[in-house]
Amino acid sequence: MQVRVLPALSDNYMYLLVDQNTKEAAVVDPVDPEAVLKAVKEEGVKLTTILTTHHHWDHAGGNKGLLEKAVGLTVLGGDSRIDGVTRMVVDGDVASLGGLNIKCLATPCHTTGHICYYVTDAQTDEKIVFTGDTLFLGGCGRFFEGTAEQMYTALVEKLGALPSETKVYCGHEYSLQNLGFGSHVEPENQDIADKIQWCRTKRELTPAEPTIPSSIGEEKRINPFMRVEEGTVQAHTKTTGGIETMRALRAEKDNF
Ligand code: GBP
Ligand code: ZN
Repeated sequence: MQVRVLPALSDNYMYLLVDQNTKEAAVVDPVDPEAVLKAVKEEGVKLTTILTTHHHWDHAGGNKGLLEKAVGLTVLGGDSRIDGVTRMVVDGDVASLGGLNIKCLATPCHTTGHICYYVTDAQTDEKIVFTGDTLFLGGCGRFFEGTAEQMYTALVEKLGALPSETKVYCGHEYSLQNLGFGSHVEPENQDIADKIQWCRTKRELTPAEPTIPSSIGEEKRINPFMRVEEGTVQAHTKTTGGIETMRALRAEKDNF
């Protein structure tokens, strides 16, 4: 499988996912249809599918426009507020793109209908996950429509259970802001300090390069929201237990 990162708006990411064997393609959160169609043309692929992570306009706002220009698309989404959905999905639902397997992981909290898409290629053993505004590099989405319990389930129990080599493709370029908060939470965490330096070199290039993807294994080392069971993180928030620590961390990050 192949993933092309398509920057959009000020800090959003859309992704073009391609099965190289069949040349079939899916696009994740196509807020800018023109940019998607340009990439589809350049890659010489056949766009068949839209994967929508959640209903916020900066993710789902391009579905209608893309459907007008590319007829016959299958549009997956987990929320009735998402424009153009042709297949409503729930946790555990499975779809395919050529030989690629796509598993829907419901991760309610940022929004109630948020879905992450876990994609595996049995031929190459590659594994990736599109995490929208649930899991960012070094951070997580605001709890607009959910609770600390739900984000704990999403990050620790669901996404945290994926193989550590799974590559993580998230919805926004927030890496340096998130890692800045992470190093405030864990000043002694050398993995966070190293990742800040690596992200800076990427973002200082002209043009700036995405810091995406990370991996599930890396997130467990650098993301305080995936580290809520760690003593260092609980010492910072002065809480015990993963869920109380999740609640305290999110409250602190909201005003950081
Ligand atoms: C930053 O730049 O790092 N703190 C952000 C500022 C996702 S976009 C912007 C922000 O709050 N972004 C949202 C978020 O969850 N950030 C994680 C964080 O702050 O730690 N959005 O565009 C946001 O979801 C939106 C759209 C929100 C429609 C509500 C509606 Br309704
Ligand atoms: Zn959002």
